[in-house]
Amino acid sequence: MHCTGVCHTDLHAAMGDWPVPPKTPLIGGHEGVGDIVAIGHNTVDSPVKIGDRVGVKWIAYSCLQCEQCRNSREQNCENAQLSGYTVDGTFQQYVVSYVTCVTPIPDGLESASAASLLCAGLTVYRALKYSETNPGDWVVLPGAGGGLGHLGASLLSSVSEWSINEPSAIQYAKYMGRRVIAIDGGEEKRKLCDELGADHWIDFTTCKDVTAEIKRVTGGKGAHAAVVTTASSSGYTQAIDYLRENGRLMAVGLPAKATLDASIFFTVFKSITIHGSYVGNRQDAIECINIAASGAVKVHYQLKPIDELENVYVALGEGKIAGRIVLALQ
Ligand code: 8ID
Ligand code: ZN
Repeated sequence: MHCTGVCHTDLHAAMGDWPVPPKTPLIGGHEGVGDIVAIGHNTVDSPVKIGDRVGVKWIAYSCLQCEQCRNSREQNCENAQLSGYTVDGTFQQYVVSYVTCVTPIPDGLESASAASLLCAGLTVYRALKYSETNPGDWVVLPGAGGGLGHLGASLLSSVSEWSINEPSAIQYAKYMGRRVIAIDGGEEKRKLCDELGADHWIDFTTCKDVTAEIKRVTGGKGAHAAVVTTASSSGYTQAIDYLRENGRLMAVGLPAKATLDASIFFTVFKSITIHGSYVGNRQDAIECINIAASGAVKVHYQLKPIDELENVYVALGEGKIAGRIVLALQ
């Protein structure tokens, strides 16, 4: 392994936050990039070979045979294995994974940038892809300064003109040019969101009325979609109020032991869609990586040694990390 990103999911796993428990003992991590050094003797038809640089993502394995896989929803595969949750993950120098599920990394993309695309990038890319928004629409990103959120802001604000010569690029092009309302806390995250091209910034730690502010910015009508990537439930609470009619709430952040407290009346009356968005399939991963390799997405990361992991967990828990921390493994 060259390096691995640290996702807030790894902290949830370490804390035992979720109703579906991880295996124990557990080596966490699911945003790893490395070179293939060995392939099992009995492996047939491997799509990758020794020496290839590949990524290990959250979905370590999907069977491609079950009903969900046949419908391309590998995330919900009934035989899925999850890196750093049901199988050991990427916080180690050598990791065992599955030849059919690793993600090839294009030459032009450095490993430390590719790392956080394997979960954070892939997840927000898929959530935006299914947000049913059009160019010019308003998208609210609570958690915009974090690992997932900052890549969402970067994807949406991208205005670079790059050649469109493959389907994935065309799909991504549809998502360019949304107007972004970034919500997070503190000066460092404000600066990052500003650099990434967010149209408007709201600091949830100081803003007295987030809904009123979003309504004001959107000409009284509310936003078309919200992609909520906060690790606390507070990022969800006002979404039904600040979305306009037919708005979409893309639920991504996975706070511990939280319920979605939404007005049923306004969910129905405003024809709101609540969409649970869970990572993505191998095609989403490839699309997201290719888009980044084209230069259209900026990954903001800080490289640290692996023995910093515990300090990184503390900082993540306190909401103090802008963008992503990537740990060097060599
Ligand atoms: O497939 C999925 N759905 C998926 C994939 C990967 C990660 C879901 N996740 C989940 C993680 O498990 C975690 O619960 O998404 C959440 C965010 O992961 P992350 O981006 O890795 O976490 P982060 O870097 O800590 O970013 C969270 C941001 O939310 C802000 C924090 O300041 C931080 O920048 N935030 C919080 I906490 N409360 C907020 C609020 N009320 C808020 N921002 C705005 N409003
Ligand atoms: Zn993750």
